[in-house]
This record gives sequence, structure tokens and C-alpha cells, in this order.
Amino acid sequence: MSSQIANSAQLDRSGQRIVVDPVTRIEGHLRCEVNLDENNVIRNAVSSGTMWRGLEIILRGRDPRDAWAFTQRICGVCTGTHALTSVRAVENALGIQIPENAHIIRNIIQLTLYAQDHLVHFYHLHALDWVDVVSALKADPKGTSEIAQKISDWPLSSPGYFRDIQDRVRRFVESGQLGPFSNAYWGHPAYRLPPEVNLLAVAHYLEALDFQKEIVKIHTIYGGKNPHPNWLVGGVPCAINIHDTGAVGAVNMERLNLVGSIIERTIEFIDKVYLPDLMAIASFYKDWIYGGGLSSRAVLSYGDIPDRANDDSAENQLLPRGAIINGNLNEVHKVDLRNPNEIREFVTHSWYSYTDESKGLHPWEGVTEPNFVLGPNTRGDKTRIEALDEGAKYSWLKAPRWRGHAMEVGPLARWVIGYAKGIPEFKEPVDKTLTDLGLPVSALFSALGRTAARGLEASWAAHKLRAFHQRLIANLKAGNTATANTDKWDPKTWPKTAKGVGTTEAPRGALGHWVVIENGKIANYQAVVPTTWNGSPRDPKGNIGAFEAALLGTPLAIPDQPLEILRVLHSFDPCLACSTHLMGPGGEELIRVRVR
Ligand code: NFE
Ligand code: MG
Repeated sequence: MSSQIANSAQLDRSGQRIVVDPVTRIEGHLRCEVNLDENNVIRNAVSSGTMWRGLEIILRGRDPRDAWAFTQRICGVCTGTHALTSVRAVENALGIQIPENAHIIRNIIQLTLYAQDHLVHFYHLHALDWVDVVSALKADPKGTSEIAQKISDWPLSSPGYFRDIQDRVRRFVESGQLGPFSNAYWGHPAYRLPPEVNLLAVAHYLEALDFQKEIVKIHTIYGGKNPHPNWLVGGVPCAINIHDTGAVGAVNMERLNLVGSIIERTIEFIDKVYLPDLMAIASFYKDWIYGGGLSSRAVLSYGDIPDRANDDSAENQLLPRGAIINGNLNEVHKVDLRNPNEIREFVTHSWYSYTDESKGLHPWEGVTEPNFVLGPNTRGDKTRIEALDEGAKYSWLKAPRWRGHAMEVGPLARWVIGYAKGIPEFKEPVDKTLTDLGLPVSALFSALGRTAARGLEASWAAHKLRAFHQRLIANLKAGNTATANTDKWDPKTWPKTAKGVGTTEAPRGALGHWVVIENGKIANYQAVVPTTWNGSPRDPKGNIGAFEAALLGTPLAIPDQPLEILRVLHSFDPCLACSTHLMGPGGEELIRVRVR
């Protein structure tokens, strides 16, 4: 576990500075700077979002019923989740209830996202931090086959199958065109897997790449397309006609059967490929439990997947709501999204200005006014920065805080909170995983813990998909086919002023949209996004963000091949598109720096 440092005043900036920019295999533009001590251990970390997009400003003056379509363009990765958050915020402001079918279909769309996004993160964004593709060429395919058959009954497991995969990878490597496998630190000593396990993981990387596109067909059925399925304030925009298989654009029995079959294949892939691979890989990295978890081990979840319709109480959320401070699993704090003293965003170290920067703002009062200035200790200029000045403004991310604490959000937060609450469907899989790996509960607060929680959640989501699919079919068969409530569609029925908050648990963590409506138009709109929490810069008190905290204490085997930095950052599944929600006003490049 990393040393417990939460305040920038205690950080050591004297050592060699390593810069990684851009961090790849994420969404958006992230820069990371660290200082190393004489043993190449990270003693100071700086995380900077280098892109700004200004969606909160674009929304002002618009019809709140359209906000979902704009906010959804914040990101095409956690696609749909900003739209869902937005329709919830507007419904909350205007007191709109949605029909049961819409409620179920929204959950199905959100659970589908978890399953697909987590699968893609594990294999395509994170696995290569642990898996050495080039080493797979040395594997004995027979050995890989034996391992595959020992850990799972997934049918693609013969020696010949793995030999074919190995031949494909060899042709890639020999051609010198590594494609998706280029620019990595192959042969780095921090890779620990035997060649046979590397080959297994490479095979499943390719299989998962193919399969993930199947999962999102569910979005195309209920939302018309992916990315960016369609949404509707008051319900969902899909018609139901279960009796007419030929009805254009409607959800009919044929499509429901397709959804059912995709769900079953998703459960099978996650439980027979993803989870066994996760456990097999983790078993070689059991000592890799440093470099993870907020230094204060503070986690936050808003909760999601409401069980009953139109009930946003904490008790109704299947993914639990709560907050844990200092890693104290004996106390799960309540979270109040409307309380002006709980969630506040600060900009002291962010490229924005407030009238009084010593005070944060609750999102309903939130201000998004860009102010790109470089600190006196910045090395370089606006077009070519060698080192940022973390004593000044240094990121396009604001710094959200919950009751003054920097919080980590995401699957780890959700699963730790479910665990601490003693909810069996969270506690049992976590205990089993820890027992199987022979690790203590404290190991959860690590890069490995984050990655494991995401895998458990993918399986949880796939199984919950099955349950909600069955609920939808039962409803439809009982003759209930309503999907939208248009009672309050006419703005004349709205109050002059209204405030609402909508939340989801996006794949990467707690997501909230706060809307203020005046005379039928958006007066203010603020999104506080998962990677804004995790990738947050310092606050006025010097408290560092979750990425920064997680990097502290991480040793680098080879400083100019910072594989371990990628491991730590990727374990959060960063999305800077979401979190900074412009290019420079003219689209110019603001920062360009290469590794070292
Ligand atoms: Ni752009 Fe997103 C998720 C949201 S992240 S991926 O998950 O909201 O910060
Ligand atoms: Mg924001």
C-alpha cells in the first residue's frame, strides 16, 4: 500500500520528473507528471486534463427536453449515460414520472453499457499493461490449451486454436506493423505472465474485440443506434408492438428474443472468459497492491439501477449509494446531492475563474468560465510545455469535493460500498475473489482491486440484464405497453423556475447533472463527471485527486518506460472527454509534450 499522503505540501518535487503525455488507451487527453526519488519511487504526482469542451455553456438558453442530446455528445464511450442522467435531471426538476416499461428499458440500456464498456476496458484498454503480446510468441500452444481448459469450459481452447492465434500475432510482429499492439513496452521486467498465459489473454483480446459489438445491439434495439442511443424526457422513445413481427421500428417479439439471446451470450462470455482471465492474470500480480486507492481511501457512489420506477431513494438503488472516508468500512455515510455543503467544485488549480476561488460552488450555483493561464514555475510556453506548475492552475478539470474530501468513484467505490453495507450480492463475490487470491480486504484499495471490481460488476450487470429482460416481457405479456408519459410535455405546464438533479453510476463512476430551468429554458447546467472526480487536480487546501494519490508510492522499474504509471492510471479507466466536457477556441493545440 502506498504511503498515506493526502496533502500536496507533503509531496517531494525535487526528484527527476517524468512526463507522460498523452496517456493512450483512454478516451480524451490526459497528461501525467511525476517526480521520482533516488529509488525511482513516485513521490509527487500531477494529473492534468489538457482539453476543454464547454458543453455546459452550449446548453444555456436551450429547451431542457433537448439537453440529453447535447450532453450525450460529451462522450461516445459511456454512451447513453449522460443522456440518461440528463433526462433524470429534467424529470426531477419538473416532477415527471415515467412508465414502468420505460424504467425497465432504461435499466437494460444502462446495464448493457456496463457489460460492454467493462469488457472493452479490461481487454482493450487495460490488459496490455499486464499482458506481454510479444512474449506470447514463445508460448507452447499445448500449454495454453491446458491452462484454458483448467480455468474454464469455454469451448475455444484447443492447441490448434491457440497455434493459429500465435501464427496471426507472429505475422503481425514479423511484418513490423504491430497495429493495435504497437508503442508498448514489450519485454519490460514488470510483465510477469508466463508466455502461455500471455497467449491465452491475446486470444481473448481478439475474441472480445469481436464480441463487444454484439452486446451493443441491445442499444440499437431500444435506442435506435449505438453510440448515442435515443432518449426521451418522460420515458423512452421506442414503441412496443409484441404481436406484429413486421412493425417497423417497434419492439416486437422477434427483437425481444434477440435481446434475450445477446444477454445469454454476454453472461457466458463474461463468466467463462473475462472472469477466469481476470483471476488467472491477477494471481501473477498479487504483490501489485501498491499504487492504488486514494491515499485517504475515500470512495463515493450515487447509486443506480433503481429497482422500482420513480423512486430515487438510496434504498431503491441496486447499485448502492454512499460514501466511505479513510477506508473505514464500518461506516457508510449518506450522500445528499441537493445539500449545498456536500458536493462542491473548486477551481483554484483549474483553468477556470470564480469570483472567489477560495470557496467552491455547489453545481446548481456552478460557473464554467475558462481561464487558461500558466503558473510562474511552468517550464515552456502555451504551445510546448515541459513541466506544469502544480502550485498554480494546471488542468481543465475542476476539483469536485464531497464534504471537503477528494473522492474516488467507479466500480471499486460501488463494490466497496456494497461490501461495507453487507449486501450479499456484493459481499459474497468480493470475499470469494479475495479468498481465491489469498489477499486481505485492504488489497481492494489498489489498481488490482479496481480491475477486479470492474470484472465482478460486468458479471453482476449481465445477470441483472437477464432479470430486467424477464420483467419487461412479463409486463408486455400482461398488456402493459406504455413507454412514455407526455402529461408535462407542454412547457406552459411548468413552473417559472425549477431546479433538478439527475444521477447515474456511469461505468467510470458517479455522474451528476444539475439543471436550473427558468421560463422554460436552461438557465444553468452543470455536469460533475466520474473522471472529474478521479482525475481532479488539487483543491485550495492542497488535497490531491485520486489519480495523483494512486500514483504515489509506485516504483518504476525503468523510469523512461513508465509501464507502472499506465497500469495505475488505466485501472481507473480514465475518460478526459467526459471530465473536461474545446480544444482551444480556435481548435489550436494547447499542449504538446512527448514522453520523458
Ligand atoms: Ni467518457 Fe464517462 C463514464 C461519464 S467518464 S466515459 O463512464 O460520465 O468520466
Ligand atoms: Mg462540469
